[in-house]
Amino acid sequence: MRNPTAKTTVRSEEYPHDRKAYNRESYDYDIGKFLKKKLGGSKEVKIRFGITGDSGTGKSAFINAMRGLNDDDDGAAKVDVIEATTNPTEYKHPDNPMITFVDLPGIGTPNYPDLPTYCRKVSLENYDRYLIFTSLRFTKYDLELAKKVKSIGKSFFLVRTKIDDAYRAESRKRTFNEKEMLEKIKRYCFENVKDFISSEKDIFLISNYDKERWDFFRLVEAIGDA
Ligand SMILES: Nc1nc2c(ncn2[C@@H]2O[C@H](COP(=O)(O)OP(=O)(O)OP(=O)(O)O)[C@@H](O)[C@H]2O)c(=O)[nH]1
Ligand SMILES: [Mg+2]
Repeated sequence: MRNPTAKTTVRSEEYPHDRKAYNRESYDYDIGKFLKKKLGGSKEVKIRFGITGDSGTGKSAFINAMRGLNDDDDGAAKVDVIEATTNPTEYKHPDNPMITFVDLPGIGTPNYPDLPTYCRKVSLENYDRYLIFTSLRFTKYDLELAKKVKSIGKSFFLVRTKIDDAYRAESRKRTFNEKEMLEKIKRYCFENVKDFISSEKDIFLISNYDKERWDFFRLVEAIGDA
């Protein structure tokens, strides 16, 4: 486990919205508990991450990857080539039971065609932190979700999945340069969310099926530090 004291200063700079979010009367948390957790590494505060984004971006596959499960293992979140998650489902972090992930259905399908419907059906405002998942292209739903999360005074990480696919496709080009490709994707993501996040560090480029590469571990660490 990491040293909580060493991380405190950096973390409060990285997530300036946290204090505001946890100080809202409408939530179960109070500022005392929040600071205690930040400063002392107490495990008293439970953090629920809302895992959200367009349908098919790899939200459920990420939860399985985090929990060390294959997509077809018993107890794994349902992953499919068609719309898969139909109801919010909660999963515990494998190393820290105080952190849970709520696997949400994807937005942008006939079942969840717009943000108001989505917010109502999945109780989008009820989570403490968010991971917004995006894959090939940044969409209007990604933007709406980012705006919504910011408007309720909470923070999110933007997770760009399927980097393995991008790598495979792009490496067919004679001019392929992996570093440049990654920088291009990150810049593109940042340009789209720069008004809603504090730093490019809150953007993660991952593959759920190649955890050793790219930003998967950095994301796991950032979640653990939350
Ligand atoms: N290549 C690759 N495929 C992925 C990755 N993550 C997910 N997939 C595939 O993308 C498809 C959708 O994955 P899901 O995890 O079901 O996506 P989801 O966002 O949970 O989808 P909904 O529940 O419908 O919202 C599946 O075929 C997965 O195997 C990834 O990082 N790389
Ligand atoms: Mg799903």
